[in-house]
Amino acid sequence: MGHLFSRWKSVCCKLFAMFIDEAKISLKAGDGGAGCVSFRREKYVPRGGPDGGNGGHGSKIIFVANKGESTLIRFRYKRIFESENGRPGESSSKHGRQGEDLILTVPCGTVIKDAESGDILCDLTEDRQEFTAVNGGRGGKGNEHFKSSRYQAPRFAQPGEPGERKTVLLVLKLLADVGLVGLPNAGKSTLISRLTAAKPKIADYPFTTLAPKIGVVAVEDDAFVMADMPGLIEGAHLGKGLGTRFLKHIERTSVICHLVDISDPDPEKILHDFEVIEAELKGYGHSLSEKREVVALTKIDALEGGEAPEEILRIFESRGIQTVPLSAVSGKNLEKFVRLVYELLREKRGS
Ligand SMILES: Nc1nc2c(ncn2[C@@H]2O[C@H](COP(=O)(O)OP(=O)(O)OP(=O)(O)O)[C@@H](O)[C@H]2O)c(=O)[nH]1
Ligand SMILES: [Mg+2]
Repeated sequence: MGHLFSRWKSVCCKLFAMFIDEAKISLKAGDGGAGCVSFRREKYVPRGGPDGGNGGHGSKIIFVANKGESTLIRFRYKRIFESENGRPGESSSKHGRQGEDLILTVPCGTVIKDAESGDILCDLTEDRQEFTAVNGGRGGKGNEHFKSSRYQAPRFAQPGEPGERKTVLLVLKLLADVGLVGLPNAGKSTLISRLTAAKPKIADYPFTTLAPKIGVVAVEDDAFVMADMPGLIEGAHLGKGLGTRFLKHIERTSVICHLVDISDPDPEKILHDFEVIEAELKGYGHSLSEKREVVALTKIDALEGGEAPEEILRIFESRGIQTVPLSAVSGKNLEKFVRLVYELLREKRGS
């Protein structure tokens, strides 16, 4: 038990070191520059008129989605971002320069939330999609602006307005068509490594995968994106294990593939394993449990004759659950599995 706990701890530490999919950052847009109070001074012009220029506007902070990025790691150490202030106005009617906008690039699939209210401000899904998170303050008017027939020599100017401040939470949700879920060691990473060019770490201990990995599965002359997830355990939706952090990635997938290891063909154990994960998907909510699902019964090469026992197939069949027995090691039924997933995706896409 103690051993498991220490493994948890080391897993969590490594997790934060490797994959940043949430970041809370403070933003402060540029202040507007102050307007200037000044009067023209020229030889032979004893009482020159007002010539104080306007202050420049403060700059904005803009998030831009960039398909070339895949983590929020750049926000790990730097958490406070400020954009440039507008320059103050000057004499001789010179207006202050506007501050330069600060562009922060984030991966596609980043949701920007107000950290205080939790409200979603923007969902950056498309490459180059933009969102202005905070606006700069307006520059103040110089005294020249206030000159009128009654006020020939205004001795005042407007100060610049302060730029907006906001604390935002960036949450990265992967954009994958299909998400692989299952208990630790179910064979998720092995399967994705067989079907795609992704090269995740594979090992016979739980929680080998600490961060989601995505790969592209080629099928006919089309393709779909598959995401390998860290293993889920009982209580994941309540914050146990690595599950919660990553269950949100599955929210956006169209199809869920639930992998159940049947190399130990004990029907009770298999059913229990299956139900643990189903309960987690249900417990998490966000309509995860209503998604289209394929159940892959894995590691059949380890069974006698390399086939799934009839008894086990019947258990799922009697519950109306679609299964594909397969082996990522021998390659059996992998094509069938891909085709089935693809069909479901096409149904979902309506094509
Ligand atoms: N015999 C057999 N072993 C498999 C098969 N697929 C995976 N394994 C083994 O099962 C173990 C776990 O495989 P992984 O692919 O790392 O499992 P995972 O579900 O990604 O595990 P986590 O990342 O910890 O959640 C490894 O030792 C694999 O070699 C299979 O089809 N047949
Ligand atoms: Mg894995």
